[in-house]
Amino acid sequence: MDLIYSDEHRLQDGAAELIDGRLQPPVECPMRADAIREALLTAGIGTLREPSEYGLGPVLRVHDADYVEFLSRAWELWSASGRTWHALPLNWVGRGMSPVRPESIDGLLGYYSFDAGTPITPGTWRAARAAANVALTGATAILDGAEGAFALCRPPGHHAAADCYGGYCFLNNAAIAAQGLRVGAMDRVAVLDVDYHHGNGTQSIFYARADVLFVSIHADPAHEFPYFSGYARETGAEAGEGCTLNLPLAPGTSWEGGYRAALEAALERLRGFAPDGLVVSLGVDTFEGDPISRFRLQAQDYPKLGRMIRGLGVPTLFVMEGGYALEALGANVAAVLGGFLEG
Ligand code: FKS
Ligand code: ZN
Repeated sequence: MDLIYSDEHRLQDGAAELIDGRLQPPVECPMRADAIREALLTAGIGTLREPSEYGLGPVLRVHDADYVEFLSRAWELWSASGRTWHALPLNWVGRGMSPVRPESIDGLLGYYSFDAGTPITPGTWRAARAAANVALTGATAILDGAEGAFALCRPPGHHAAADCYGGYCFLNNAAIAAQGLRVGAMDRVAVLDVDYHHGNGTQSIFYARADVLFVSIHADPAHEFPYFSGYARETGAEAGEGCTLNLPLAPGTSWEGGYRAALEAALERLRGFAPDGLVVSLGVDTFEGDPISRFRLQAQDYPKLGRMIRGLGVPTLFVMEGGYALEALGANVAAVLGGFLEG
């Protein structure tokens, strides 16, 4: 299968994220993509391909124009304000305040974000655009008849909403790809998000739509980031009522201790929807050795995940999201794709 990859991911290389009350080296770092690429090539999973350039059209079908304009100019505005270091937001709108769009860059950073873990650097916009092109190239492979493809996106995307960044995400690669499949003549598209963290951005983008089903298995937001999205009671709105399914699991969940059953429930819902195409937001931060997460999936569980997804018999684009155990990250991704190919 096609493995789509761009070296431009390296342009997102933050100096620090605010985590656990301290500035620390970002876990979302360039070595992640290098580790995944190497492991996939070693495992003989597929052939490496460069992305094509799709321009901003497909990005603007998912993201608001003012947000895209902000992202494209944020570094320029930040550095014009005299700062030579990376930009992190420091304030957000609180209850009882005015949710207006401020004018200064410091205000805009807070207006368009939801966390302080996502640095904007000189290369952020180019890296984020490249990741969207990687996802769109994968969507094109699926539209051209491939049964599977892998988009090695970095920075990740599933936390980015139509007008909001955070959780290491700027442009929602999976949503841009899913919308690309819709525009490319698939009537019904599903997104299955198996990252440890809830894909709040993807959910919100498709929340009121009946043509894109969003199903997610993730750590219970009562205990885990992003805290304010991903509850089971969130089931969609308006035309999209019933087209969102959240399956939150307790921290500590293992494959047999709840994960497999949740995946079966997710697959059953997906079967009922009968999509023409599937986008999998693939995070392997569900791994027991992940440094920021608390599920207990083991290496041998990842081929089963891939095989069960293949069992749907739907053309599938895997879009890379999280996973931070650098020594096991590549092998776990290769295991999912290997299981899919065998399945
Ligand atoms: C841990 C704090 C963690 C941010 C977590 C972001 C997770 C990002 C991700 C993505 F796929 F987007 F990369 N704060 N105490 O893994 O969901
Ligand atoms: Zn995650």
